[in-house]
Amino acid sequence: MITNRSVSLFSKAQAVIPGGVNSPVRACRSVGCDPLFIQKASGCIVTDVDGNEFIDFVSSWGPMIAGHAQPEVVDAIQQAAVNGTSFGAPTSVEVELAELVCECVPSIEKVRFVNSGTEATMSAVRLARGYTGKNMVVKFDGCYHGHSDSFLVKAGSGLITLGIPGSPGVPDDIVKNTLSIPYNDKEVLERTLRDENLDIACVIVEPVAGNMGVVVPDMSFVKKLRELTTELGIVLIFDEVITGFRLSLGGAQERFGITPDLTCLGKIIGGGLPVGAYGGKAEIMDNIAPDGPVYQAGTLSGNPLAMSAGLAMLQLVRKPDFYKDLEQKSDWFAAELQQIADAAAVPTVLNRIGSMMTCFFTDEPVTDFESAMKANTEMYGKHYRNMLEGGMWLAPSQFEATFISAAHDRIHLEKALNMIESSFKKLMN
Ligand code: KE4
Repeated sequence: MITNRSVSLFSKAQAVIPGGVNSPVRACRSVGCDPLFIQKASGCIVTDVDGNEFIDFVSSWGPMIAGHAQPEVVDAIQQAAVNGTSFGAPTSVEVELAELVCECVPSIEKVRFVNSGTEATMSAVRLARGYTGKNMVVKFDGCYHGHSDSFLVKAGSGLITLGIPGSPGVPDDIVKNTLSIPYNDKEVLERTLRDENLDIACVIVEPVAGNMGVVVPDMSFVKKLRELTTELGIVLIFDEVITGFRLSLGGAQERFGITPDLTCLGKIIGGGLPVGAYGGKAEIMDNIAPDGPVYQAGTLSGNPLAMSAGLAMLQLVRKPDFYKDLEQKSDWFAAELQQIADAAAVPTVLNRIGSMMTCFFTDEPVTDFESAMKANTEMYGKHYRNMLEGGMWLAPSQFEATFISAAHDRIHLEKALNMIESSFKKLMN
């Protein structure tokens, strides 16, 4: 595969951008190769700057559920752009998108748009603290909620982990109010939330974890989480930045029938442009400035191009049978992949829900951070490189999700399955 232009670009990039990338995972450090630079994408195909084409299973980390460069989304952005790109004033399109989000996610009575998932979760936690007058945030080992200080806590072991900064630059004073406990563990959850020494403002959770690889929680865990937070007056925040409009029109909360107090969104609702959102009960949201005292602001929040892209994207996913077709396609793909994995000698565990999945290179169930960390990342790196050589674009980390989009046709998926089978054989030689 010719990669001269990527090599040259990466060299230039490293001179002026830390690691040559604007987000660490893109540096491909964990899969033992240098990043390829993308020129364009359409449907489920991405094309790098050297003209190499790949079937894309990263989907820009989730937003591209309908496929890349969908005409309706591109047209919406182009039409918005000719009228100007930012006004710093309210526009009609942000009201339209807000109304649509509230219609699709009934637990969201009011929503505030921001510019990233990080901003959404950071703001939701500040709101929960302001609304309850309490400080402690409970999160779960292996769940990622963006890079704001409160969340950069070293993931726990099997015990409650008092906030240990997960990154230099995050003061102990910040993370001492963040507890990270094991995902899917009802006993530790109950013990923590009932601990009277802890003034817990909120629990924030990925209702399906996508950032330790895909881990689908036991429903008993999710139900217990909702019961306890209701009983104890703790704000329950669903971080649906990945699962929102991915698992269904109403996200994981619709699929599970569990209603959070606040929901964080991102990715799909921006149609590929920078958008995040947090929303929920009006009683809580009315505490946000200018109605209430909890401050949050943003120059480009509700940007007309991003709102237009998001509106066009949501109108695509609202089409009849969009999720039904995506579910059927994903069911078939996962079943075929499981057969290949069972036939191969390579130990793998496939975790999947809807069109998001992770094939862990391990021989035991992956139900939380601790079990996810047992995966063979070296083997994943070899698999990644095999698939890249074979024209498949996977997430450059064992601990991310693979996404199927509406743009993946049977022929693309069959090619991918053949390449997976070939890669598994190579891994065992
Ligand atoms: P952003 O700030 O990256 O838009 O969103 C942060 C975030 C919040 N919550 C969840 C559940 C998320 O998955 C994310 C970001 N996801 C990662 C990939 N899993 C973004 C990719 C990257 O960091 O480059």
